[in-house]
Amino acid sequence: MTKPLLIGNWKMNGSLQLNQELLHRLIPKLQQLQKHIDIAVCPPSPYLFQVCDALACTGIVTGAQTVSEHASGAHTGEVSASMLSELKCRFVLVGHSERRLKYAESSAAVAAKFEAVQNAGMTPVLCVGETLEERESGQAAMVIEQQLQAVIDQVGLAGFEQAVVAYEPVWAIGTGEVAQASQIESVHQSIRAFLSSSAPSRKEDPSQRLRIVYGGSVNSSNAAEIFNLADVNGGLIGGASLKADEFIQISESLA
Ligand code: G2H
Repeated sequence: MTKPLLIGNWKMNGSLQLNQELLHRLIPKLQQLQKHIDIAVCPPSPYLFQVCDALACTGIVTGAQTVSEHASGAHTGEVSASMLSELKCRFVLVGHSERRLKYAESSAAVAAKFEAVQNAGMTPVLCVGETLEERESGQAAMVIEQQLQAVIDQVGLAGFEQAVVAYEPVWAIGTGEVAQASQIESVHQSIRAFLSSSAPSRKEDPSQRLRIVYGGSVNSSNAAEIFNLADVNGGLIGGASLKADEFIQISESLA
C-alpha cells in the first residue's frame, strides 16, 4: 500500500488573498509530514493556476473538484481534463455527492469523467456514498456498488489501479454528523470486497492496493479515530480544510 492520502476540498470558497494566506500557513507545516502522507488541495477552478504555482516544488499537489467528460468544444463553462493536466493537477474529484445531487450528474457521466481524467494522465478520486434515505432503507451497499460498477463498465476493473475511492456518506457531509466507526469500517471493507469479487484472478484484483479515503465532517477532534480504522487510507476534508490549524492537525493525525 502506498502512503495514506489527505485531500482538502475547498469547495466554492476562497479568494486570491485568502488562498495565499492559507497556503502560506499550510506549506511549511505540511511539507514536514510528506515523508508519511501524500497531500493534495482542490481549490475552485479559477484558483488552480494560483495554487499550482504556489505548490510547485513543495511536494504538495493540486487537484480539481470536477471536470468535463468531453475533450473540447461547445461546452460553455466546462473545463477539460487536458486543461487540468496542463496546469499540473494530479488529482480530480469525480462524482462528489454535491455534483451528483445538485447538478444531476449520473453515475454514467461520472464514469466518463473518471476515464477522461485517467486518459489525461491524472488520478481520479471517485466519490461514492449513500443518502440517509438509502441507508435507512438498507440500500447503502447496493447504491455504492452501482456507483463502482458504472466505472467498471466504462473502463474495466483495471481502472482502479490508478485511482482513489472516497467514501462520503451524503448525510455526513457538512452536517457535523460523522458516521460511526463501525459504519465507516464496514463500508470501506465492502468496497474492497466488491472490487475484489469482480476480479477474475488475484493478479487482476486492484482492491488491496487501492486507497479508500473517508470524507464527511472530518475535523481535528475526530480525525485520529477515523484514520485508525481498518481499511481507511486517508481523508477527504471539506470545511476543516479551509482553516490552517485544523487542516494541519488533521494531517498530523494521519502522519
Ligand atoms: C465532504 C467533505 C469533503 P465536509 O463533502 O468533500 O466535506 O468535510 O465539509 O463534510
